Amino acid sequence: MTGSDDATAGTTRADLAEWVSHIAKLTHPDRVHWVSGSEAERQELITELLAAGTIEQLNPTLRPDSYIARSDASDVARVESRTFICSDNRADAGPTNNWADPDEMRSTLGGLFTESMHGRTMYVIPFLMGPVGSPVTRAGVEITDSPYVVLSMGMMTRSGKHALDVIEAGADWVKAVHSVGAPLEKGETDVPWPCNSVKYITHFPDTREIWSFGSAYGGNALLGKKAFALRIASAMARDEGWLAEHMMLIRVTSPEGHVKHIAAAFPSACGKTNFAMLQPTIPGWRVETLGDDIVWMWVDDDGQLRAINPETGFFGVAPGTSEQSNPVAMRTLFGHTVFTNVAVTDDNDVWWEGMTKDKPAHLIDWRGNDWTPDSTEPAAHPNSRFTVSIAQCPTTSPDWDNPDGVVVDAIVFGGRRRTTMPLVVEARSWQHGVYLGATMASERTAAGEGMVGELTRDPFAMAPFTGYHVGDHWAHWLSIGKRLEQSGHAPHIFHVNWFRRGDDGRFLWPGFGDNIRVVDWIVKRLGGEVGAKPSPVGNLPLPADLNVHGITFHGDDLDELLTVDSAVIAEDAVSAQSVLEIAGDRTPQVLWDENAETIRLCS
Ligand code: GTP
Ligand code: SPV
Ligand code: MN
Repeated sequence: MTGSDDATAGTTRADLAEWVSHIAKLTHPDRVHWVSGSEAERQELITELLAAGTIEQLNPTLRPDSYIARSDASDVARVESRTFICSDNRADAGPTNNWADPDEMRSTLGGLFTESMHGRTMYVIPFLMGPVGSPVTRAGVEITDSPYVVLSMGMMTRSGKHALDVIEAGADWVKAVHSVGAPLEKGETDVPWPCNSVKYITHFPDTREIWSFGSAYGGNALLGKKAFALRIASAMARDEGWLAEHMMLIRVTSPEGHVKHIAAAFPSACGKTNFAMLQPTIPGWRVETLGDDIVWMWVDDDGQLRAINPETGFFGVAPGTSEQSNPVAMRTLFGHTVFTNVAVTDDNDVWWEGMTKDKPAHLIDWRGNDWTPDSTEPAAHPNSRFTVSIAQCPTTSPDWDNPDGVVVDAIVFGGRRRTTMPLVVEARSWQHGVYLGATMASERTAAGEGMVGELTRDPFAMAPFTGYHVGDHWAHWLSIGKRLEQSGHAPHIFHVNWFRRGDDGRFLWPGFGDNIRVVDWIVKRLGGEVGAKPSPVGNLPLPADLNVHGITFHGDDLDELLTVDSAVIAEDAVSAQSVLEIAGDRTPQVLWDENAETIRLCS
């Protein structure tokens, strides 16, 4: 391998060398490898992963330099029940996180990590979250015994030598330790996807540390993503006065040439990646992709809200992605992509539910078994994903790597709700917008554990990701809003719902590229070009102002999308009190006031 193969020789920075050597002593790997990020190193990782059977090469003519990984059937999504916030003070983790005593957790982890890397290589990955030079960019080092994680982190973050240079120049760095928890004894043969039935995804916000054991899947293992860029970073952001949020980020240009930036928070598998790659169905509109999952935002010297995407890649949901729904994603995935838990066709290419209208007559499913359309199980796992660099996306904005970020004009919240919430509303104020974010609800998806379809409150789409007390998160949003309002630069806040359904289960709204019609209305509202109809949940579009030219609606579907039923909203507002209640005395009073106002407006 290229790069240094010694625990301490990889860096000139003493505290980093010391920590790496400490972890090596604890976990006893066969060797230590400092990740350089070179192309030669990437090729060696791929060779190793192919030999281990973790990945298989797809048809190089159809999809060059692309691979399929099949995970262990028990390791397919984030495990919220095994995710812990180990704050010194129990109350700081709040009611929405699993808390564990930091000392007890350290002792548990000490046991689990002892000798846990036996027979494996311990990789040291220096990485940056954010473009070099941005005021919110932060560094980290992930230690892992999974070459699949190294390959993925190479796409998802700025990792290797350049990141190490920043750390060696003096940057603070977050410590992140990951082990699949599957030590190999002498002569023992490995499995393609090593993992452990015991899983711990743990965060120590006070010391900015992450320890993850037992899983190699997604956010459990790619620690720059949810663990650092949301759970640890949200705690940093609270302390330092900025925001780390589960959001996508786009630049939209209207046919008249007006440029706006929109940040949108939807829960997992609720449409961020698709929104980020939107192909407008209204002629003249343009959408550029800046980020699809995580946004870091700060108030600049002029009092404007600026945003960057700390990541460099997409770990996107495969099912539902097609030439019709998301042609930009399909083009992004042309090659140099790692697919995990999708199905494989007879010509050795990928397939998943929703990719084509007709199902192939034969596939190898995500478990590696033969599959035909008669099978009762899906061919691709519902949380199967692609990992690919943002540089491959044809709509990526030239400013995606700009350390100054972009100025956010509109913030959008949204959930997956078959009833209740209309297609779009505009909040009455920042404070009302924070209320909409705090009380937002969505039907569960396969991205986490739990009953798919069950309606849950997911404040700011951050329920699994805020690294501190949820009530303090709301207060933090209110205080950021105060600063933005003082300068007259507070973005407008909206709530959307692409997922309203009819009695027969059909979606009332065509979604995807047609979501530009909602963007069109949002931008017109920002410019004061259109009026709105007040409702208990916020300002609704006047039907004539929503451009639905060219869409054929079933019966009254459009009406239903644009009206709210006061009785239903009142009932929902009463049910939303449960989420305000769980945050107890840390719920800002103004959110109770907004709840009371919503109910009052319903009568
Ligand atoms: P995470 O990566 O888990 O955070 O998910 P995400 O929020 O990026 O969701 P994504 O865009 O990957 O969409 C998840 C699923 O919702 C996919 O199956 C999409 O096809 C589907 N979806 C996205 N946008 C729309 C839409 O506008 N309408 C409908 N009906 N489905 C959508
Ligand atoms: C999500 O679940 O919101 C994801 C996938 O974006 S993961 O990185 O696994 O968290
Ligand atoms: Mn996500």
